[in-house]
Amino acid sequence: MFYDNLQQPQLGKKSSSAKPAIFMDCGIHAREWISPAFCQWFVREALSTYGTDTQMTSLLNQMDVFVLPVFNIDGYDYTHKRNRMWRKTRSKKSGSSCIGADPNRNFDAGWCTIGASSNPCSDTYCGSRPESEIEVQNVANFIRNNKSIIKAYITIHSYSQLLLFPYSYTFELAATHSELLKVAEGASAALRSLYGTRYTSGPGAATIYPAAGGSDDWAYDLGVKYSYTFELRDTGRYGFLLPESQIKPTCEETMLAVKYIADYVQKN
Ligand code: ING
Ligand code: ZN
Repeated sequence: MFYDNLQQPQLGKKSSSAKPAIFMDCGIHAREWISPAFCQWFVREALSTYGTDTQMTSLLNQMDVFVLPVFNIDGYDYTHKRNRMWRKTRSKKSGSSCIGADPNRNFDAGWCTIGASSNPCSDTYCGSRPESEIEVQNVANFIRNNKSIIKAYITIHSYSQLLLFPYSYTFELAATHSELLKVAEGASAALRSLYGTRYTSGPGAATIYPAAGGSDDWAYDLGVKYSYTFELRDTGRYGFLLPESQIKPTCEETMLAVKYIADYVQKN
């Protein structure tokens, strides 16, 4: 009936001491199907290029990558069986006939102060309290418990072709804004080098819209220095219904951006 999101593959060369790590999740929002596709692609690519690709080999020798391929499994399942455009979780709320909360409004980062709704029927419902959604609580616990080793947090959404970083819950700039921007611009350039796909980089509030309770803001405020939200293809022609023919090129180009960020984090 309900699925849990407690398992995630840990990629990296075995080591006797704890290695620094990157945490990446896909499928926070149910209808953004290109996102789980990318996490799967990433795992396959990591395993099949380790030992031949110098960047991947050095990354996995020195760091671990935790990949949560589907954050919101119940929602994702629902988009396959009932409603292709579902976004939220599938939790029940007593006193309301509406289902689910927006997991990317449910983190404890300026929770429900801006760009989120307290109406359980809204697509951006922030939930009854921070981490009310079990999926959010699980991921927040995992990151808190591994706080000392997690150096970067990457979360994959669609669509709009953006590379976002904190903050979304305020228009104030992050303490390390210039470094976050520099890395985002390098990653966007790497992405664009393959098929010419143009991305815009910037803080969430000013680049897409202000929205509190997002995972990247929460991870950053916890102390994860490199925290990024990708909004993959396209810019709206197909939107969430990205055609199958674009899955592979989207994954290939996104891989270059993620590897750019990982490489930077590994060296800094
Ligand atoms: N966009 C994100 C959303 O949750 C976002 C944008 C990023 C908001 C980071 C807050 C923090 O609305 C999509 N497409 O889901
Ligand atoms: Zn999303």
